[in-house]
Amino acid sequence: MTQDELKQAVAKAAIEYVVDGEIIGVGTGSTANFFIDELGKIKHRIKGAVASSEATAERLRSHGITVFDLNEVETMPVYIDGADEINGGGAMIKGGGAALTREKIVASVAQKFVCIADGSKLVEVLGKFPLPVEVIPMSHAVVARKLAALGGEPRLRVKDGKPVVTDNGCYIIDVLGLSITDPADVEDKINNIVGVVTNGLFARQGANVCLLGTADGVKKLE
Ligand code: ABF
Repeated sequence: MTQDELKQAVAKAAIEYVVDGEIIGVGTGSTANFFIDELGKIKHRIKGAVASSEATAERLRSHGITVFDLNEVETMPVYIDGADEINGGGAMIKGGGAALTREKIVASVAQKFVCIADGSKLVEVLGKFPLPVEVIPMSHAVVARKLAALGGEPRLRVKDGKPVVTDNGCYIIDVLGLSITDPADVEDKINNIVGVVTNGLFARQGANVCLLGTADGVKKLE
């Protein structure tokens, strides 16, 4: 099976977690996109969705799914999203797609986080995937120095010679060379640096369920 087929399989399996008549939180990325396509097929069963990025909102609307502003929504039963890495305890690195802050905000309103990922995302120790940190543009140099002091190798994310700008008008620093044995502690430490908006560690509130696409079928970790 190709990686896309594995992603498609978990996206299909995640439909089981959609609660009829409710609003669902939807993540960003290629796995989330497969999920949105599945959600489109059962859109009559849900009230609508909250999107974690402009790209996701656009794709949801293209399927005729109503997109709610998070400020109109007090709670939702489930948030479904991909990850760049996940460990056996449900802690994740996210933000490869630069949507980490909105993903973390929408996830914080949901009662359950269902992570959908192909099997290659499961790791023992987080950190091989560079950890994304969203920062206020004027602070990127000072934040980078502080991230280096924590033992990482910070790199400002650049595309076509210019810093990548998030949906929130901020920059992303990717931190290489970390071996994250205590994800909640690292999440807290980085969030405490002035100038950081959010970091891509989802450990304080990780995944409650992970659907992993493998050659032997979809495996569920809870
Ligand atoms: C989002 O999409 C991110 O937080 C993560 O960076 C990425 C996973 O990408 P994909 O599903 O394309 O592998 O969930």
